[in-house]
Order: sequence, then structure tokens, then C-alpha cells
Amino acid sequence: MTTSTIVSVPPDRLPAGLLIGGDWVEHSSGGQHEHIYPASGRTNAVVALAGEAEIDRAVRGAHAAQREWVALTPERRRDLLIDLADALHEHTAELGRLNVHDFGVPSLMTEGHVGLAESFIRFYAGYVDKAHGSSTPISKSFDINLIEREPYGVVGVIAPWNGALVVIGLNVAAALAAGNAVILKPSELAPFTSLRFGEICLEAGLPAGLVNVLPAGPAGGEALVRHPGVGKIHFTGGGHTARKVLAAAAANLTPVATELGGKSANLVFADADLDRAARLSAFQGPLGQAGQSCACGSRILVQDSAYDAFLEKLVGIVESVTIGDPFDPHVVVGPVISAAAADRIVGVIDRAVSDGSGELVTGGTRIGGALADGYFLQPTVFANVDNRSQLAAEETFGPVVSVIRFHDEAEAIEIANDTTYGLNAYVQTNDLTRAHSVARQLQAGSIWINRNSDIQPQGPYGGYKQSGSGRAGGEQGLHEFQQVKNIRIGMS
Ligand code: TXE
Repeated sequence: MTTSTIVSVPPDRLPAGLLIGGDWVEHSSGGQHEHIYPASGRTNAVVALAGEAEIDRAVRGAHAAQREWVALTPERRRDLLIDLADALHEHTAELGRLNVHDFGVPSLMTEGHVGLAESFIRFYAGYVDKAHGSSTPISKSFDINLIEREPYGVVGVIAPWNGALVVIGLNVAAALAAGNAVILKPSELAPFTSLRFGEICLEAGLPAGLVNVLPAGPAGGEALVRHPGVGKIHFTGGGHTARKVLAAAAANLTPVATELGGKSANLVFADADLDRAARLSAFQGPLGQAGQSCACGSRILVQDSAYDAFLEKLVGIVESVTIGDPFDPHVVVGPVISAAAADRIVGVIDRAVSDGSGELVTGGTRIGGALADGYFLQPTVFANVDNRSQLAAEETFGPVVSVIRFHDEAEAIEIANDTTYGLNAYVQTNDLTRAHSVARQLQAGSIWINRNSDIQPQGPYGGYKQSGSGRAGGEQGLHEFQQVKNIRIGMS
């Protein structure tokens, strides 16, 4: 394992207020959050948090902005979203750095996150002047029957700390294209990128109040979910919080779409290209975002006859990467989000070692030396893991993977599906018939065969089981933010 030293942090402006109706609100009723930069453990900003009063002000103003938005022609709304995508493109470097300031993701990856958000905005801009309803004949009459799709009005989008730009692309773009105004609530742990995005919406010419950005913690989040003026909630986060969101939404029976966690299986068959499978498994597993990704392939299932050779290749790659300052362009693995997360993940590792869930073959501890002030963990691989263990059952959300042995296709599918989650699954094989057969039997919303989880706007992304109900991308992603109306005109 190579570690890098902490390079100088770029002196970027870190937006730290609330953006409501086009105005910056510096003082709020939700208190403040001391934002810690996870690579140094030092405070880099004090962020205002929205409380019920600010949420209410934003929702009221958003209704006026939404009426202004849908009063524009479809072509004008389309062109404004294209202007927004162009503006994001112009600010790629700045937004990429803010993403690093937000949660310590390596700068190597962050411009790709901006590109994802831009591609989704461009994709959904194309729907604005093409999304149409339909009409259908009605039996036993000559009535005219129209099936229309209409916006909810004001929607609330709640984002996790590890994917502000992903949520902006997957959900905010679709919500705007569907004709809604948005209250975007980023995590208190990662507010900067979302706040700057809100400013860029104004700079691109979107109506003030159409996109409001209100960082908040649980209290502000709950106030948004409970607000009677919010037509729909889109929640991205963990299952534990999702239960609270769904309970709060019951107050007004507000519909909720969810994108939740995962414990995704990555099936490596003996006929696969093991070098490529090991590289994909390493980066889709403990290395990408230090394993802090919902799409993490955290259970690597390997066929018996390839097991030893694959494990050696995987460990070799994991031990070869550079860990350290996310602003260092050579760094592949940065810190985890917080001291609490680091302690939690080390706890998971120690418990797995003590209860014999698997055999620790590399990693397992915090990293000291020049990185001691940050929250850095060694990428960790357990071998011969029992799939029924806590290590294999619960989302770790850190740089830890479990390698699990299987004998044949049937056993691989049984192990892969033996989980409460169902977000992604990965299949490494050169046998196309097997790939297709296995993909159809895996209980997950997104199956990736011989490739990593590169989310693009054309393919709907979302989970089965306790990984959530929402879909982002494709026409399904647009429908998440529309409600259906049937209009029947009597002709008799
Ligand atoms: O989630 P949390 P985090 C999942 C990932 C992991 C989690 C990590 O798998 O499980 O997200 O993100 C707000 N009422 N995904 O730790 O704690 C909170 O402020 C309303 C899946 O941030 O659940 C934050 O903004 N809101 C995803 C948001 O909820 C509340 C991709 C999420 O917080 C609240 C990325 C409350 N009571 C991460 N309490 C996918 N499937 O695409 C907290 N919040």
C-alpha cells in the first residue's frame, strides 16, 4: 500500500448558507453544522441548517416559481435545461473540487460525477418538448379519452452525503423536466456542491425559487417530508432513515420514492478473464469511493476452481493503489466520511475477525503517519466468508469486501439472492448464455455483466427488496415525478 502526503487544499469558496427563492439565507432556525474535511479532520466551514421555518418559506415560494416554470413554452423550458447543462460543463473543475471538499472523494473521480449530472440534465431536457400523454378508445362509446401526465407541483429531493451530483442528475433533472419545482435537501455532511449547483441554476436563467437548496439534518429533513405543500418526496439514503421518512410521509400520505443501500453480489465464474475480473472487483469493491457507494460490490462470489488465483490477483491490486489526500490526482482511495464512520467500520472488521466470519487477508486498520489526522482506512479483504454472517449481511459502507466461494451456477445464484438488499449485481463470465440466464435469476434492479456500474441516463437505475422502490433514468425516471390524469370527453 502506498500512501500520499496531504497536499495543500485549494482555497475554494465553500458556499455555506441556504438558497431560498434565489436569496441567500445566512441565519436559520435549524442551527449550524461544523463541516469537517475528512482528509484532515479539521473544520473547513460552518454550515447553516434549515429548520421548519426555512422549509416552509422555500415550499411557499417554490409553488409560485413552479407556476412560472410551466407557463413557459416547452421549448423554452427545454432550452433553459440545456443552458443549465452547459453551465454545469463550464463549472466542471469548480464543482469537482467542491465535491472533494464535501466528502473527500478522490479528485481523480469527481469530474466524472459532474459529467454524470450534466448528461442526465441534457437527457431530460430532450423530453420536455416530447413527453406526451396518450389517448385511447373507450368501449361502448365514442367518447374521447385522454391520458395525461402532470407534475406534482413542488417535490422534495433528499440526498445522501456521498452522491450530491449523482442525485442532482438522477432526480433533480427529471423533476424539473417533468414540470416541478424542487426543494433539494443535501446532507449536512456534504452541502457545498449542491449549494453551488443552486447558484448555477440561477446563473443559467432558471426562475428564482424553482430550485431551492436547504442543507439540513434529520429535523429539517423531517419538516420537508411532513410539509403539506410538498407533492412527492424522493429519498436517497440508508434503509434506517428511509423508515423514518416513510413514517413521516404518512402524515399527509405523501408519496415517496426511495433509492437505498445495497450489499451487492459480484459473481466471478471460472471462465472469466480473471485479470479483468480482479481489477473490476477491486475498484467496484473496496477502492471506489473507499467502498462508500451504494453500488459497491461488497460480496465477491468466486467459483471454486478459480478461487485461489482470483484472490491473489484481487489482493495484489488492492495493495498496489495509492491512498491519501483526495486532492492529489494520483490518489485512488481517500478517507471515509467521518471519525464516527471510521470507528464503525473498524468495529465491523474487528467483530468479523473475532467471530470468525471470514479470514482477514489484507487491510483491517486505520492508517496513521501523515494521514493520522484524517479518517483513512486500509482497503480490507476477507476470504472464505460465511454469507449468513453479519459481515456479509449488513451494508458496511466502507473499504471492506467479503470473498465467498461457490461451486456452481445454482449455488452462486442462491448465495447472491440470500440478502435483504437488491440494488446491483455483477457477473464476470465469457459465456453469454450463462450471463443472460444468471442475470434473469438475480434479484436486483441493476445487473452489470463484465463491466462496472457506470450509471447513464438511458437505463433506469434502482433497487429490489430493501434497496428501494424508485427508478432514476430513462422514461421511468421522468414518470417518478409525474402524476397521471384521465380525461374523458362525452361525445354522445
Ligand atoms: O444516508 P442517511 P447517508 C445510501 C447508501 C447508504 C446511505 C449513505 O447505501 O446506505 O445512502 O448516505 C437525511 N427525515 N445510498 O449516510 O443517513 C440526511 O440528512 C428526512 C443509496 O447520507 O440515510 C441525508 O440528507 N431526512 C443511493 C439523507 O437523509 C433525513 C446512492 C440520507 O441520510 C432524516 C447513494 C429524517 N428523519 C447512497 N434523517 C442509491 N441507492 O442510489 C436523515 N435525513
